[in-house]
Amino acid sequence: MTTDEGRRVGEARPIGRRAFVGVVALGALGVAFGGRVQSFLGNAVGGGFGGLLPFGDRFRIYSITNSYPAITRRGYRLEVTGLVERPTTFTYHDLAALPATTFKKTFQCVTGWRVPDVEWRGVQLSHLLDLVGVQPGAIALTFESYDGADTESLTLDQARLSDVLVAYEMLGAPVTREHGGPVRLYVAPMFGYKSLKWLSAIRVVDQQILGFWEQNGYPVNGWLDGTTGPTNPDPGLT
Ligand SMILES: Nc1nc2c(c(=O)[nH]1)N[C@H]1C(S)=C(S)[C@@H](COP(=O)(O)O)O[C@H]1N2
Ligand SMILES: [Mo]
Repeated sequence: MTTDEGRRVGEARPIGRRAFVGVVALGALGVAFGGRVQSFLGNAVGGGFGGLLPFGDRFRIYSITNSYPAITRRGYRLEVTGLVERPTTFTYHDLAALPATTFKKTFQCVTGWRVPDVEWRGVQLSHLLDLVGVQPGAIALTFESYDGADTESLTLDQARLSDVLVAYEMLGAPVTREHGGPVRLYVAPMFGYKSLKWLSAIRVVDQQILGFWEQNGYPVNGWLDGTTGPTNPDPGLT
């Protein structure tokens, strides 16, 4: 698997032929692997093959809009709405004042590159959900980005896992603009595309709505082991 989202998508203009070609290429990826996409990814990437790929242990910066939203900490807002008892808008300060969770984990993109021992810090998504109060009938979440383009989804059960963070630190420092700062999602047990950058809104909903990458052929459940659940439910939370 040599697809490089940086080339196919990151360099695409928002509207135009290159953007269209990028999306078609991603779609073809899903079709090509068909029903075996999850096990293929599990074996090839989760099983260590990723280490043989010539990418090195470094992040590639992705943006499907070919730009990085500029959001200050002071101007940042996270809206949590939908099927909740108390719709809430969190400022950066609000998030930073909540109990923090820190852990290290290997970051893996489905295209093969990975970065070991990345330190993350933020608020557990489950904590935010408890604060706003999830209503009966809710089964999933949708996530929106300040880029106005990327979207993601998780089931409520997935969102409540202890290693799913609304993150404001990454690599031991504030999340940079390029990496989705001031606040991004980090879904530790899943491939990188689930970790939506420049997080602007979370909506609690009664059906799972496919996100951008899933609409373009990536597995809806992006578990790193390519199967049905986390390989390691305890990532060493601190
Ligand atoms: N808003 C937004 N979030 C995103 C993406 C993107 O293009 N836009 N790319 C995803 C993918 S495919 C990966 S692998 C990771 C990469 O994170 P990085 O850009 O910080 O390296 O971000 C994910 N989150
Ligand atoms: Mo990715």
